[in-house]
Amino acid sequence: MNRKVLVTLAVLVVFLCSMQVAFAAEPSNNHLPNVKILATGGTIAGSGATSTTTVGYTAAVVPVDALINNVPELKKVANVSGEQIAQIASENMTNKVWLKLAKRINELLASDDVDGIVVTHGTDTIEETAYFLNLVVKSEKPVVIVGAMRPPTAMSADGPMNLYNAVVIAGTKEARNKGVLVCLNDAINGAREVTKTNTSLLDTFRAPELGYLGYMQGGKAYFYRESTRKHTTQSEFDITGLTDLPRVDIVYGYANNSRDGLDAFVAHGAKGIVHAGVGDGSLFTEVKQGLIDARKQGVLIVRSSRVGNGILARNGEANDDELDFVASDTLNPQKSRILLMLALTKTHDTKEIQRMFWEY
Ligand code: DAS
Repeated sequence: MNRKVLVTLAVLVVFLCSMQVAFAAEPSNNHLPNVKILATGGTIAGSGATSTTTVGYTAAVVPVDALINNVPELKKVANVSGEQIAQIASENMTNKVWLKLAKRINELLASDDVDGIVVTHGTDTIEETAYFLNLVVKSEKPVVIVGAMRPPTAMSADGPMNLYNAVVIAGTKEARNKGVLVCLNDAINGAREVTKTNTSLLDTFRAPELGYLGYMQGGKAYFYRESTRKHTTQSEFDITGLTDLPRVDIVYGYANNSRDGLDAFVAHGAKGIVHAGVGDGSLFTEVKQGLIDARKQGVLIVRSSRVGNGILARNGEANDDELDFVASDTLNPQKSRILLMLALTKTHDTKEIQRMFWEY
């Protein structure tokens, strides 16, 4: 290779190295908290055809660095950096992404260089991911999950302010040891009780009867409540060695029901079934027999309710002692499923699993 080419290559290498230095991450400010943003996709990273497109847009297209650059105010409240864990609409959330996300969170929070985590996420399953992380994150540091109901391309998009609020909370000492938090529309919810209550409104995330944990106002977090149930560092669940989670399916209760769906889940290898019963978890007679037969095959059965609020009474609408079923307490079906999946990584003992539903 002749001398001229070698010199050109050397100049190019020097130039690229100097650019690398120039574009190096913003110098961190020692007075600000270090917050890592882990992106998974969703509407907050979506794109619509026009500024009035709030349905029928494409979710999960904007990369994490663009989300951060779109909110320059972030660097006034924290030293932020991002990682792309996944780029999916959250209706497609999987155990694989959950385990990758949880393991990365635990790895980052074990470092003194990270003060808090923000997870950007689709709103459709945000409550499930939040509760899963609430049970497996091994740190008291804040973990805040955030989404948006409008894509960034829409007029009055909610994502940028939601992201700003989440980063503020992730750097707030008072947010420590409150379990995983979900913050959209200035409302701070706890992972155990938060649920999506409206298909499209900006204030869709609520804990309908047990209420918010606090609010964001003027860029500051205000807390008024905290959960009485075990979470994060108090949790007995450990996903370190896991590469998947036991299969648990949900059977929905309704008039004129049948056991066909339940039988299909069992035939496909479900290790647990959550029954989303009518009322206080009542069972259609044919479905009840299907659950009894499934229990005899070693499938764990949890009775929950499609109603969404209130205590599912053990031995109320069914004799759980006699049938060897578990009562879900106040967990809705989709969260009961998550607790049962994790419980089955530890035990198949019904009494132990019932204890877990009364403690988490
Ligand atoms: N499909 C929705 C999801 O990704 C879009 C959203 O609301 O974030 O959950």
